[in-house]
Amino acid sequence: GHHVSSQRIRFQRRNRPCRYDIDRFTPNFLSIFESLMPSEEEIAKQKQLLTSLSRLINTEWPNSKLYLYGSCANSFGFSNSDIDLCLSIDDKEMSKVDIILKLADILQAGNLQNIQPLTRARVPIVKLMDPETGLSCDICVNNLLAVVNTKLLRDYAQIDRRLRQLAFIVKHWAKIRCVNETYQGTLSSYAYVIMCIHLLQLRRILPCLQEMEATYYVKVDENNCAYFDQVEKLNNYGAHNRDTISRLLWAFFHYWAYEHDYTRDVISIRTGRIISKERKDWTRRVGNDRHLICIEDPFEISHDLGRVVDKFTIKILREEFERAANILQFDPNPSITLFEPY
Ligand code: 3AT
Ligand code: MG
Repeated sequence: GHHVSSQRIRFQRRNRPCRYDIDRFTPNFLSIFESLMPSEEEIAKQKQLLTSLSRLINTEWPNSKLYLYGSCANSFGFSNSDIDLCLSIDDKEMSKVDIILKLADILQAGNLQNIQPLTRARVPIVKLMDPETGLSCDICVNNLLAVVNTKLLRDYAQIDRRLRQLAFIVKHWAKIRCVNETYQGTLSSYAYVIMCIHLLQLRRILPCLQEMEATYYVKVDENNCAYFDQVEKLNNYGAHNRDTISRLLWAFFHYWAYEHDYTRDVISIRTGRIISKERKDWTRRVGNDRHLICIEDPFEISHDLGRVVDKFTIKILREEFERAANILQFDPNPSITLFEPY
């Protein structure tokens, strides 16, 4: 039947070599990457907003600290993206919701605009707009694991420039093809960056920092977060591998279209390898976690970043991976066709 023949096609494509002329497209992909990068001016504005908000919040809560996290701090942020901030505060008296509501009052008094406390969201936040810089941001409370995973991603990006190039283009593709919406059952930007790190670890372009001797250590809730963070010592790590961004993009989509074993494998940047679903007990659906595509969080290891994906969206995702793989393999203008809107 249909199932058997599509399996066979997948099997045949597993070992398909990359087209010989792929490197022709490298300048095009690099110019797309550059067009998405935020300017120095924009980065300066983000810092300015962090400073002014920290000052405002510290007058009310002197022991609090405000952190930038997410795309504007992990080095995978596009120009004009929203700013994610995390308020770290040790207050045993107040619940998270109380803190969010009080924070909204503080911001109101500080003349910020469009202030919306979202206390019923899975991660409660306050949204706001700063009229001074024109920037919008979300502030969450005590989400320190996100601050730590932001640092891990930024540290990986320092080791080899191709990670940033690859992840920018994959995120850009995912946004245009509408497969970057967790509330619709596709993957977060964070998950896509982890998938890119995994690929570069398999190709020995990136090391596995969590398997190396730890030079950075924090404990967040019950999670021990430890890894080698002196990445300036590793900036030659991937030099033996000369793959261009075009070849890596081909490899990324080819891997997710034809090589990844969706029934058995979990990708794990924590270990730098593929581990089995069996070992993690992720072989069946538990509650809402279906484990149809398994991406282990580097620190919260019981957390599958693919858990939002359901039996409908897994099909959409795999079709999109196959479309992209085939465009990179055959299309005369892959740097255009890949980004045609869905
Ligand atoms: P965009 O440029 O905004 O698309 P982003 O890097 O800000 O990308 P997200 O909006 O997906 O990424 O998430 C913001 C940060 O929140 C990134 C990461 O530090 C944290 N985060 C997101 N999803 C998870 C998750 N499932 N588990 C742990 N941390 C997460
Ligand atoms: Mg974000």
